This record gives sequence, C-alpha cells and structure tokens, in this order.
Amino acid sequence: MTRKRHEREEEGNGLRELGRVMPPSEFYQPAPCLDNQYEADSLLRGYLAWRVPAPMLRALHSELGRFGERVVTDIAALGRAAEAQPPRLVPYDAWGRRIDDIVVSDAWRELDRISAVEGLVAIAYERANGELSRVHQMAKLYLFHPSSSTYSCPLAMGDGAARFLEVHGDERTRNAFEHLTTRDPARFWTSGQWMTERTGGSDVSATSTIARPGESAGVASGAEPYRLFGTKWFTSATTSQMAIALARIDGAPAGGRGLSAFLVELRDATGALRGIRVNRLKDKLGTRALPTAELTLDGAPGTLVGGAGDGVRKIASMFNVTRVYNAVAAVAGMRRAIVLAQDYATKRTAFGKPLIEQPLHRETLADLDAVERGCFLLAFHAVELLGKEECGTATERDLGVLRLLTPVVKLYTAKHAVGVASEALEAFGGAGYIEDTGIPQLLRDAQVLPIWEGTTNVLSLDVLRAIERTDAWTAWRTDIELRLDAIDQPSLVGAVEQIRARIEALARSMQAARDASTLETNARRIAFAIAHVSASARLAEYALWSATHPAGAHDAAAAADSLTRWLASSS
Ligand code: MFK
Repeated sequence: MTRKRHEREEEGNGLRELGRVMPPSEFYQPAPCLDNQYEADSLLRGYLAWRVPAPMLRALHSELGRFGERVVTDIAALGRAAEAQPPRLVPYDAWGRRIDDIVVSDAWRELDRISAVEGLVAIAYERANGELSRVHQMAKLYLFHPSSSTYSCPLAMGDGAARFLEVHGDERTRNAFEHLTTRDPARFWTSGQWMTERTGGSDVSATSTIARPGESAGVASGAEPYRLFGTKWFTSATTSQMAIALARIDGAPAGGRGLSAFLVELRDATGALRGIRVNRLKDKLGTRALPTAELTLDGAPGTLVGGAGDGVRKIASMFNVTRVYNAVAAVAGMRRAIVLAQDYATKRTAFGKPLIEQPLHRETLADLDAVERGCFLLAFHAVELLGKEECGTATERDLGVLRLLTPVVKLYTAKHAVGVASEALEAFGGAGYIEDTGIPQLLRDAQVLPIWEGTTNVLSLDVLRAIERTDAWTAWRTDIELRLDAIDQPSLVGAVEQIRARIEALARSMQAARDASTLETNARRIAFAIAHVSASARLAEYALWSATHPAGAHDAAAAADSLTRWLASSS
C-alpha cells in the first residue's frame, strides 16, 4: 500500500512538471504479440524432425520458416481485413436484373491467391514427398489457418473435392481436378460441398434435391446431362467455382443409397450463376469472412460422378479429407490461443508480478499446452495415414486405423478446441471478452469446429459404425499395442503400463455395452476414450524420441511434462 502511494506521488509530481493535469493512472497494457509461428513452435519443429527424413526436413525448415513469418505479417493483416469486411449479397443490379452477386473483400481474394501460390492444396496432389506430402501440406495449413479468417474452409472443401474426383472422377471431371490442384492463381478453384438441406445436416439420407436427366428438364444431354432442383440450406464457400452436391436422380429409391454425387460448375463464362439463386447469406456466430449461403437450385447443370447411387459412401472420400482438415484447424486454433495467452502472461502484471510467475496461472497454461500437444500428435497421426492411403502405401492395418481415427480425431480435437479457446479468453480477463482485442474471434471460430463436418454425436456413431461394420477396432488395437511394445525406456514404463490398462478397460467396457445393448448410448464415451488412449501412445512415443535424439532435445522436457499431464487427465 505504501509503495503504491509513493508511486502515485511520484507520478503526480512528474505530471505537474509537465504542466498539465492528467488522471492519476497512465498505465496502458501492452498487447500480446506473435513471433514467427514456425520458429516459436517447438512441438511442430520436433514433430517434423521425428517423422520426416533429413533432406525433406531441411527443405521444410526453410519453407515453413518463411511461411511462419508470413502468417504473422501479411497473411495476418489480410485475415484481419477480411474479418472486418464480411461478404455481402447483392441480389439485383442497378437495373433490377437478378444477379445474386456475393461481394467479398479484396483481402479474401488475396488469401485465395496466396493459397494457390503457396500450394496449400497442390502440395497434397503433387506428392513430391510421397506419402509424407500430406504432412508437408498440413504443417503449412496449421500455420495458415488461424491467420486466414478461415480461408482454410474453401481450401478444405476444394481439397476434399479433388480427392473425391481423383477416386471417382473420369475424363469429364479432369479439368475440374486440375483447377483444384494447381498453383496458378489465375486457374485455381475452390469447391463447395452441398449436402445439408432444410431436413438436416446430419441425416443426409433425407436429401430432397432431385436430379433430372437433361432431356426431361428440357435440355440436350452432353457433358452435364443432369439438371438439379432443390434447396441447399448451408453451402459453405459459396463464392467457389464449383461444388460437389448430393441429389436423388428422379425415380431413385429413398434413403442414402438412392443419392448420387454431382459436380456443379456454378457460373458461366460471363460469371453469371447457372440455374442457382442465392436466397441469403447466413448470419453466423463466427467464421464471419466466410460466405455461407442458402441456395435454390433451379436447373443447375450437374455432372454425375462415380455412377448412380451410393452417393453417401462415395462422398465419404471427400468428407474424410475435410474432417482431417477440421482436426488440423482445431489444433492450429488451440496453438494460436495458447501462444497469445502465454505472451500476454509475460506482459500482464497482477498482484505484484507478471502472470507467468503466478504458479496457478502458469499451471493453467501448462495444462492447456498439454491438451494441444496431445491433440496435435493425434491429428497428425491421421494426416500421416491419409497420406499413406492416397499414395497406396498403407497396409490393411493402416487403413483400418485411419477409418477409426478420422471421426475420432475430428470430434475430439474440435471439442477441445472450444475448451482451450474459452480458457485462453479467460486468461486475458475482461480483455478476452472485448471484440477489438481480436481475442473473442478465437472462441467464435472454434465453436464451429464440433458442428460442421459432422457433430460430436454423429461422429461418435460413425466410430461405432467403423467398429461394428469393419475390422477397424482390431487394426487400431493391434497397431497401438505394437507401438507400445517398442517403447522400452525405463522412465516410460509406468506410462506404458497405464496406457495398456486403459486399453484393457476400454475393451471391457465396450464389451459390457455390447452385451447390454447400450453401445449407442455409450458411443461418445467410447470415441473419447479411443482418442485419449491414441494420443497417450503418440505422446509417449514422442517423449521417447525427443529424449533419445539430439534433434528432439529442445522439446524433450516439454514432451515428458505433457505426457504426465495427459495421463493425469481422463478425457
Ligand atoms: C478448416 C476447417 C474445414 C472444415 C470446413 C467445413 C465446411 C462445412 C460444410 C459442412 O458442414 S457440409 C455438411 C457436413 N455434413 C456431414 O458431414 C454429414 C454428417 N452426417 C454423417 O456423417 C452421417 O453419418 C452420414 C450422412 C454419413 C450417415 O448417412 P447414412 O446414409 O445414414 O449412412 P450409412 O447408411 O450408415 O452409410 C452409407 C455408406 O457410407 C455405408 O457404406 P456401405 O453402404 O458400403 O455399408 C457407410 O459405411 C459409408 N460411410 C459412412 N460414413 C463413412 C462411410 N465410409 C467411410 N467413411 C465414413 N466416414
């Protein structure tokens, strides 16, 4: 108290000297800052050194070092500008003609150009690093996402569409594939994914959009022999050049099996929409720069892809890619929130010392960091397996693990992204709740992650679908036990035993639920337990590697600490 009064007196004298009357407190809190997001990220650097061979690592080091600087300078500025100028629908031109123009900011367009030039989608299809190309691509996406005002969404959709066309497309869709995967900004396309209708986003089988063969819709058949009629309730990235849409060919059976997938090119050569009306843009909690729209399809031309029927199963090749994007975006958002909170904690003083020196605050931040580390390693495990699948190098077991992990990593990281963002906001006190600090956007944008691309419950049911209808459970269990067998360091024996016990407990509780016919009721618990155990094993493997390899020494203490914290939690 005495010290504070003394300070106030000194301050008062200083102000009198300046000859003006000032309020007694002239304190201004320094804002949090961001350093190069590659160089500052010891886990990302350690993970890449662990998983990637030396020549590739050297190339990545230089590329990501450069990109890590861009995402806190020009790309961050573009993201802020795009956020400040959200898309706007102009339904009519000055003369009353219906145009349905969605006007986006220059910044949003520039983010598109940068995405092409940086190869944010192309890297995955050039496959210059073979099965590790997805790791390369997703490491870049991880840096890009939190600065991009969710430009990562059109990229995810475009990438998912590219994969769908790669698997199910043919000569008629070759041109679209090339546009989606080019680095040439003048030719680069993104895509929408049009599944959701008024009947629901989860139960896609209720889709009511009809596809009529051209002749019956009054047009000649050709490259696009179908015309689509219906309403799509949520169409993300509506300024994209194309979309993959689900529709039921006239007369096809009801339910999911009767659906087919169509490639729709949205505009003609003049830029006018083809048989599409934009009913309105959605007014969303977050992702405000992203043009999400409600559309009426009134004869939009479509090309059937992959043959008639079984559209849900076919489009799974698309949403399995976008779900991995979702997981990478989730961990990227967590990292950004934590880094800002950590920096702030060095600058903000309360009760006589910087927050970072307050044991409870430091502990809270360390717990958040451990959550992000586990989620990061989990998400990138799925990334590695996706890369293997696409390059044809995945074993049957890898494919089984990927089938199970895709919904698991999506649902788990998304849920934690919201929790971490919320806690990080709190670490700023009131400032975390004030819009022009930029901090609330972290929470708003995190909240979409558990919702789109399949909610937590729907994905938990997908986990059950994978367990009950495929051999994914056996593949996952065998894989994780083999990896645990290889962890032979005495300091990690306790951790490995703990993880094995959790696998055993999970298998027992699953069997009990099966016997009691309560698998569905327990689906979320099962999915979370699989995620927690999977991440534990990855954390233990990484702790071993970083403790025994010079390239991991910089992160060894953090790796050991995060494993301990992770195992102390149960979800
Ligand atoms: C940076 C972030 C990027 C993210 C951007 C996000 C943009 C947001 C845009 C959107 O949100 S678009 C809307 C997203 N909507 C969804 O993701 C749909 C959520 N609902 C589901 O996933 C349901 O589980 C599903 C629609 C798949 C259920 O449909 P059905 O017709 O009741 O499923 P059914 O009969 O169980 O499965 C049909 C077939 O597909 C089966 O194959 P078989 O016929 O051979 O047995 C399934 O095994 C197969 N299948 C389903 N899900 C699969 C799958 N196969 C592989 N992987 C999967 N995930």
